[in-house]
Amino acid sequence: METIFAEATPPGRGGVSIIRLSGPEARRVAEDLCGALPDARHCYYRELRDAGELIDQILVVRFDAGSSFTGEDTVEFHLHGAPVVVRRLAAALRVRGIRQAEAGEFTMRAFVHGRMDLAEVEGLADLLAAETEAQRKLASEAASGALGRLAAEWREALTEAGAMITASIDFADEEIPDDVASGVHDVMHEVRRGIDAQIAGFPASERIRAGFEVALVGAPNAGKSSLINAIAAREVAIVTDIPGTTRDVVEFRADLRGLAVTFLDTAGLRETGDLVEIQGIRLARSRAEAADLRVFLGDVPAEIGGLARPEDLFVETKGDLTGIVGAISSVTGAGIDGLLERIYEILRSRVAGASLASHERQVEALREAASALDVAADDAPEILSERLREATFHLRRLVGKIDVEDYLDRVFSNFCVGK
Ligand SMILES: Nc1nc2c(ncn2[C@@H]2O[C@H](COP(=O)(O)OP(=O)(O)OP(=O)(O)O)[C@@H](O)[C@H]2O)c(=O)[nH]1
Ligand SMILES: [Mg+2]
Repeated sequence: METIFAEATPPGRGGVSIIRLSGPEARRVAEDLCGALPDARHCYYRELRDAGELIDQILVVRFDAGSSFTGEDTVEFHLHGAPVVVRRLAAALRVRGIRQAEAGEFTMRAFVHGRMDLAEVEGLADLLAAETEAQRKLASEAASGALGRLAAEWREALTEAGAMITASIDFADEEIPDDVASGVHDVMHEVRRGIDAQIAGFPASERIRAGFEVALVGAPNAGKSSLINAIAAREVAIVTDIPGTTRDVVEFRADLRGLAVTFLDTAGLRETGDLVEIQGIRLARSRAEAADLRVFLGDVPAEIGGLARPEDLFVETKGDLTGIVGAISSVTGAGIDGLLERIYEILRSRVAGASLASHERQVEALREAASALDVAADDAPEILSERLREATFHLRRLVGKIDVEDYLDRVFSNFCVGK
C-alpha cells in the first residue's frame, strides 16, 4: 500500500496544524525530515528540516502498525498553524514519493485493516456531520462499535446453535434429539428478538440522524414567514402584507433542544391564477405532506385542513391584534416558546426507543437476518442449519465483512480529506 499524507486539521491559520502520514514509508520519511522518532505514542519536540533547511519547530508523534487509527505505521507532525508551513512540508513529502490522501482514505484503511467495522465507519461519518446533541450521542455510540458488538454476540450464539445441530446429527441418524432441537429454537428465537428490537427502533434513530421537518402551513398572510423569522431570530423569509408573498420553500435548520429540526416556510394555500404562485403552492403541498409534522396557522379552510394528520398542530396567529387567547404573536414573541415546546414534545416522543441501527443499509441486513431466523418448530435439521448460516451471513454483512464493495466508495467519499 502507498504511503499517504493529509492535513488532519482544518486548512487555514490556527494554533496548530496537524499533518498525518500513514503507510509503510511513514517512519522512514519522517526520520528523514526530523531525525530519530520518539517512542511510539510519545510526543516530542523536533526540528523539521528538508535538506538542511529548517521548515518549522514541531511536535511529532509516532503510532506503530497495529495500534494506530489506520492500522498502519503512522506519524503525526504538529506544525505551527500556518498554511505556508503546511505547504512547505507537503512539498517535502511529495518529493519523497508520498501522495496526498483521497477523501476518507485514512478511515478506509482503518476499515480495510479491521480497526473499524462498517457500522463504526458510518457512525464516525455521522459524528463528523452531527449538528445537535441527540445526533452526537447516537453517532458516538455507533462509532464506538456498539452495533458490531451486538452482531458479534448474535453470531456467536447462532454458530454455537449450528454446532449443536451438527454434533447431534452425527450421533443419531439425521434426527436431532428433542432437547437439542428446542435448545436451537430457543437460541434462534432469542437472537431474533434482539434483532427485532433493533429494527423496531430504526425509525426513531433514523429520525435523530437525519433530523425532522416541520412545515408551517396556512392561507396567505396567515403569518408563516413572520413565524419562521421569529424562530430563526433573523430575516430568513420575506414578509409583506401582500397575500402570496412566499413562493419557494424557505428552510431554517434549528437545534430544538438537541433535536435537528428543519422548519419549512411555505407558500400560502389558495386558489389563484398566478402561474408562479401555482408552482409555489404545488411545492408547498408536497413538502407539507412529506414533512414529519405540520403546524397550521390561522384560519384553516377545508382544502388546507385536508393535509392534517393526527399529531399536527393548529395555532392562531397575530394575537397582539386579535387578542385571541392562545394565539401566538410574531411581533411580541408571545406564545412562540410554548409552540416550540409543544413541537419538541411531539418529536421527542418519536425518537423514544431509538436503536443502534440508524442507516437503511444496516436495517436491511437486520431484516434479512431476522427473516432467516423465522423457522417452524418441525423444520428439518438441515433447514435449521441452512437458516443459521444465512442469518450469520447477513449479520456479517451488517458490519461490512462481506458484500460491500459498491457501498464503500460512497461511504468514504463523504469524508473529508484527512479523515
Ligand atoms: N401584528 C401582527 N402582524 C403580523 C403577525 N404575523 C404576521 N403579521 C403581518 O401579517 C402580514 C403577512 O405576514 P407573513 O408572515 O408574510 O404571512 P405569510 O403567511 O408568510 O403570507 P404568504 O407568504 O403570503 O403566504 C405581514 O404584514 C406581517 O407583518 C403578528 O404576529 N402580529
Ligand atoms: Mg410567507
